[in-house]
Amino acid sequence: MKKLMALFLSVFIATTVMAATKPAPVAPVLSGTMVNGVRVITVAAKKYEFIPNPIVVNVGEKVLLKITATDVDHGIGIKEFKIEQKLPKGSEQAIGFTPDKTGTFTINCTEWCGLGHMAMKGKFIVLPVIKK
Ligand SMILES: [Cu+2]
Repeated sequence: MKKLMALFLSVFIATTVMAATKPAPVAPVLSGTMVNGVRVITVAAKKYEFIPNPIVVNVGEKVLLKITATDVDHGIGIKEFKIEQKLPKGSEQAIGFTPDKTGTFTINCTEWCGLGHMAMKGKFIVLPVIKK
C-alpha cells in the first residue's frame, strides 16, 4: 500500500511539474500602430517574403497596409478580403480595408517575381474582439 501511494505521489508530482513548465500559449502581437483609429502597418515585399509575417489585426478595425516592393515588382493578394494589388518596385501602395471575419488567411504574391514566387506567402491573422 505504501508503494502504491509512493507511485501515485510521484506520478502526481511529475504531471504537476510538467504542467507548470509547459510554456503558456503566446498571444499574437498586433501589427503596426494606431493612427486616428486606423491600424497602419508598413509592409515590405521582397524575394520571397512579406515582412512582417504574420500581419495581425483585430476584426472590425480599419486597416491600412502601406506596402512597398523593395527588390523587384511583386503583388499582394488576400482573396478572402478581395485584395489584389500590383506592387511596382520602390513605389509604396496604400491598401485600406476593414476585415469583417476572423481567422488566419494566406497572403500571396500575385506577380511573377522569380523562381521562389509560388512560395512567396505570408499570414494575415484577424483576431476576434475580446469581450472584457
Ligand atoms: Cu511573386
